[in-house]
Amino acid sequence: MPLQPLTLITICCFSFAFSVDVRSRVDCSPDPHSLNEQKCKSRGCVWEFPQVDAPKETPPCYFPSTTGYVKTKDLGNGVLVLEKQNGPLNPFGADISPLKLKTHYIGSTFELSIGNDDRYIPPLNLPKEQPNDNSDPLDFQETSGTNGTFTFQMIRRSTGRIIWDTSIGGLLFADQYIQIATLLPSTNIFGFGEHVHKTLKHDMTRYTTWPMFATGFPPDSGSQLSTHPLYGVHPFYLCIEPDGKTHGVLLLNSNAQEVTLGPAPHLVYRTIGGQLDFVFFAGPTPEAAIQGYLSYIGKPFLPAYWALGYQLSRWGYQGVDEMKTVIRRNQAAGIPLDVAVADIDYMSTYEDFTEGEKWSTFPEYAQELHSQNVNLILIFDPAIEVDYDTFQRAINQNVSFVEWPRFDQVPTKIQDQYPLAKNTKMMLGNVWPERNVAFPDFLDPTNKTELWWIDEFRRFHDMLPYDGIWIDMNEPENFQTGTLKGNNSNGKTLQCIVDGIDGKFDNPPYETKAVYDGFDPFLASKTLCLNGLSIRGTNNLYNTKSLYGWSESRATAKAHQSAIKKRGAVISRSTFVSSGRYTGHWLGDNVARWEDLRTSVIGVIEFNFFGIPYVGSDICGFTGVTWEELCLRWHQMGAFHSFSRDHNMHYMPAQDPAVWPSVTKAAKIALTFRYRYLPYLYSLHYRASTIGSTVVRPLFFEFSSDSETFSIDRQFLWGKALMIAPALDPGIDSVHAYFPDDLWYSLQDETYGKIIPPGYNDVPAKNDTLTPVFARGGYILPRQTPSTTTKESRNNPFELLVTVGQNSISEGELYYDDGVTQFDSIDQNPHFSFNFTYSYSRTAASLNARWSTSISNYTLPTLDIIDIVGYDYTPDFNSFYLNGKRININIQTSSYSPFTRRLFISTKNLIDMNAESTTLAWSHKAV
Ligand code: MIG
Repeated sequence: MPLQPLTLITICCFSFAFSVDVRSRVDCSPDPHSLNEQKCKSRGCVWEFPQVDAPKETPPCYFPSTTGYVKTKDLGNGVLVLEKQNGPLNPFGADISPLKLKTHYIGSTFELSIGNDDRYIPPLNLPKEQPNDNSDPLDFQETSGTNGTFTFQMIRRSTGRIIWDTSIGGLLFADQYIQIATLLPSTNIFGFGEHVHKTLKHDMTRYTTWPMFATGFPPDSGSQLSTHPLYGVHPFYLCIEPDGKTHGVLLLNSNAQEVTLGPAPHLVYRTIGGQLDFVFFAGPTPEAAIQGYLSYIGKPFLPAYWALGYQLSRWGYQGVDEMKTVIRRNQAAGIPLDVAVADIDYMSTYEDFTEGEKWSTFPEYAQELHSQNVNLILIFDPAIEVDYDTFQRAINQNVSFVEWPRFDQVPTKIQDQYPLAKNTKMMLGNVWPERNVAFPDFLDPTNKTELWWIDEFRRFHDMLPYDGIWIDMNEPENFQTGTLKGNNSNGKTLQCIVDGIDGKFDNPPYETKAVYDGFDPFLASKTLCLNGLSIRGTNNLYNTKSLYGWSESRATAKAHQSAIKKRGAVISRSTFVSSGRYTGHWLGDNVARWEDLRTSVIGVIEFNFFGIPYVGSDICGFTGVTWEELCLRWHQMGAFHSFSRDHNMHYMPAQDPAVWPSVTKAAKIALTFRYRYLPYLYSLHYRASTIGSTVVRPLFFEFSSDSETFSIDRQFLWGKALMIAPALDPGIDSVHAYFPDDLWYSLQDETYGKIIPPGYNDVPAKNDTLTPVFARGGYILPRQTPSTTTKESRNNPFELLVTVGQNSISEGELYYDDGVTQFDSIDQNPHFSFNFTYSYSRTAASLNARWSTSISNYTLPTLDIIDIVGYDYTPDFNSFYLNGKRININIQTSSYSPFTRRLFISTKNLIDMNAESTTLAWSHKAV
């Protein structure tokens, strides 16, 4: 590391010599207005303009490492008292002193908080369970930094690896500016959201600041680097340590916040409210780190089985007839299709819980869809126009809405137009409805708001029987927000106060890069004013805005339950830590562009880290006019995302797969594969819901000792056993894909069962064949013969794909239930849980299917097909025994080829899946 020359400087009243590596600076002028030497020095900071070869965005003004607090007391029980004594002052407010630092273990999960008793903490009610694996814990170690400042380290006990080290200095804690910095053990950093990340692994060669604040800003994959915060907030990262062990860290806070990743490698965390609540997850594998994280924040909901089917959506249907036409043509083309989605078009003037004129036959159409085994998902926005019956009922029920702190702040000119809102402090805004709207306060602790919301869904469901709920605009987004400077307004209908003491929340001393990157002129741009009250008047959006979508999701999951009375799915645009308990997510308003296809691979992986595995992108692209090749490739890839939905912006030409014959063909192939493997995908979701695992995961999750995998972000895995290497570029017919050291079998028709050698390989990725998909040796994947709806597929025979591994045993599991019954506890829900084991010797092979649990109330189809790849023996088809009894294998439909090494056993009603344990055994001999 190139060290800067030793510098002698004077800070305030004392002088000392020090040197700070140009690669490990903690920015002292994160606010752009202070970028000059004089201002820098007046903050007690160091001004040292970076040389040309310094890392990109090296801050010229930085905090000396003496910046911080001093430990003055140890109160025992993991509580330390920190006081501000000397060193540079907080540039954005008076540092609060004393502070308490508290530490606490939950198994190997380690909580560390810095704050005091009256700081705001997001009301999330996390389960905070300990991880399954507590074998490799982390230790907290006090250290003493420069000039006696208090610093600490987090250390992995087993290896002595320091994973956090705050000796870099920089702890500051004012009411509206809190900062901490730490060195990191490696440059293998993943996560933080929600943003567009062009690479999965963060670029740690430069300084990059990622703000986190829920906004309606669409993802911009077109630029080199877009750090703008998007819809959700997930201050969580994973770090692979140099020896491959992995930990995760949650920086839990719901204020506007940001993290700067720097080349030391280090990170600087800043938030403008709340306190520091850090949680360390010890791993030691990536999957174990996520498992620890999800045990702490809560595990994801299990979507209905049908919600894993393909979904067709668009914004801009002219009426129910157009929707019918589009759905019908895709069914006629044989596209597997489970869900029809209606966007805001179905509403009357965009008001929730209403039906537009051209949609009067929607209820009958919903019935018709149901008779075709197709489900209906509808969109709902949170904001309610303040002049119709839904709002009237809210008023009658004393529902809480976001409101102004004081009556004198209410723009009465607007308020007075509405008899129902007149004389209230409601903060009115403008979104899709023609007239003003109010925003329900879903954090209302009295439940009145939630009960009203649930009731509205129930009433509407009685009219129009929908099966799933899509919630949008819940950052919350508002179209017309400006600022009120003195008496000067900028013509917007909602004007936030930015002057004086009342402007404290809408014009904070430090606004974060969410504002400074130049797209949004102030924090409340496109949203409600941050002084708006929430939690029934007891708190404000400054603290809780990023929880708006989270709280709406929680209420909506309950509404779903109570209105529909079956499982389904809720999809939300805005999410926060632990949203996955209630909702899935789509990646928002992407653009029909190759870059957006590529970044959606990364986005979906990241949301799996965040505990929201039911996630996908708008297939073919939302904004912009898509085209045949892109739409085709997007379907080939999107068929492998749990939430698999084609969605399109209004006024854009149709882009459903029936539009182009080539897309029809490719989508059919990809989706038919998906439908065949749905029992496997559903079982992965079950694992995620019960154990807290990922469904889609990057290669390094399974191969963390192979550093080549760290930067692979154009491929992904389904669980442990399936790898997808989609085509993501124009004009190609092969993909250059990486195969970690293991056995990988092609599942593409032309090369089915062929082993792909480890390392990089060019694999065919044609327009009219299956996406490159590979199965890993040593596993058993449950399948079911596919139909074009999941309902019909579920009546078809089961199948197993067995991949022979490096030893003689292959294993797999299947979770299966009726797919729709609601449950309080997943384990009490009637279901089957199977374990499959295949093993072989030189003379014989056997396959065992056994329940671990079965409390089911219905009958499963039989298992008719066992498809074994990597099979090196000549089977004797006359030697099959089922539970010790000779049986006949249908040799017409079964086959073995020594060239493809594939044994295909196919016999009608071969194995009764309702039996507790079944063993199929047969003889074979060396080829
Ligand atoms: O201001 O409901 O991201 O999926 O089609 C746009 C209309 C509102 C944004 C969503 C998009 C949806 C659209 N909505």
